[in-house]
Amino acid sequence: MIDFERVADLNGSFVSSLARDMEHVTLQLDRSGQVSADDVVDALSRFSVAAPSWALGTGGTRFGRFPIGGEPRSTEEKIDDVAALNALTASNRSISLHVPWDDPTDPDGLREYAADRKIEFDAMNSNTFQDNPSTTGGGALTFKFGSLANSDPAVRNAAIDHNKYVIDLGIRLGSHALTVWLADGINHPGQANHRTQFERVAEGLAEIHDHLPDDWRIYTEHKPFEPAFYATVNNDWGSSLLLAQAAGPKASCLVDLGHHLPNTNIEHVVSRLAMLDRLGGFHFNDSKYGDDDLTAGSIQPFQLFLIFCELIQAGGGRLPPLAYLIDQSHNIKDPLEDLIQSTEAVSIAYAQALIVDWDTLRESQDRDDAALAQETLQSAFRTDVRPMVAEARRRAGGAIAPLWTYRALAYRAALTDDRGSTSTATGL
Ligand code: PSV
Ligand code: MN
Repeated sequence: MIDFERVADLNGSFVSSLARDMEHVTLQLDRSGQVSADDVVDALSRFSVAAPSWALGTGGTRFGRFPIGGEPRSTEEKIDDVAALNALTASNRSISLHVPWDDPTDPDGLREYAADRKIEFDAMNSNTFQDNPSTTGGGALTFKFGSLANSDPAVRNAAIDHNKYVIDLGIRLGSHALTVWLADGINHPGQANHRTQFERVAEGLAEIHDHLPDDWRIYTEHKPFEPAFYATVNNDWGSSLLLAQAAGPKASCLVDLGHHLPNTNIEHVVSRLAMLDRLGGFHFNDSKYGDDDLTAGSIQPFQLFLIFCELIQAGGGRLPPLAYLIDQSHNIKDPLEDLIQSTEAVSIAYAQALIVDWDTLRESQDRDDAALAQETLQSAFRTDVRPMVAEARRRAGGAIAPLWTYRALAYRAALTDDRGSTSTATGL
């Protein structure tokens, strides 16, 4: 566990410089006459982005995996890591489980364990992209040729049953949503019929949807390719929207930032889905080429900012209550360091969007003044909002400089002593 007193001690060396930086940004925002620095800090204090249980160990590629020490050996230890992360960032108050990578035998006990550490359960994720004895009848069935779209009705039923199982588990954990990402698709032209596959998935999702309690949501997550390399059933936001509409009123679309063909205008996608009230949430990460799972905001920070601008407009000046999650694979970094950096990047983009001069932007749009519109957005994007992000953390008892504090606390070394150097976390 990370000791709050130690964090406060380590904050000591940053307190006076942060106060000066806050003074500067407060004056800057006062001059613009829009939102105050205090209001931004307040909004940031309420913001939380969920950590993925499947990415607390070292990720890998199909060419290899280079584990670091102290990887969590159980769901409890993953919760410990998220609690440690949250002690530093004060912005990761929940964990998202991926079943059966995490398949707790005592969900009530696990809920209590998490609550003791002030961690809640965010959206549940079902895994029907691998054969797991618990989901494929002890090996009698296989998801090799798909799950909800499979040609064999028994396999389709097993996939539906697994999703229902994940919902039931989530209810006991206190979660309120299920995210369905499917690997279903076609590797070779002619292998299966596009329309038949789509209809089977739509039918399966509707049945899963009808198993949801009233206060639950289901999210359809699209991805253009991989593991199916010719045609994926839920390949883009249009298909995702059609599937959500077919599933029912509690269904909406989840946008994973890495799941778009190169140069897709993701903020545009976000705007369309929000307009139709079918935007469910996000898997934050960044990408240069495909589903790279890189640190959020590390490649295209301006895009991340524009996405938050869409969200704030959709929420009438506030961030809408969607599912905000990180979904990354940390191949060479310490996963906790990468999560600290991603959380910071997401908070920065949110803060930048909060300080946009929306009146000037709207007026310049009405006058077709493209130069002023661009100037207005870039002025927010180029403002150094980091002091407000750090101040929000400080006020919540987190670290002013989380990465530095994490290293100063030697948390990874302590984990390695405790859990050993060869432990392997389930997940990516
Ligand atoms: C698929 O690439 C994905 O983005 C989905 O969200 C999965 O649940 C996650 O990665 C982990 O494999
Ligand atoms: Mn994802």
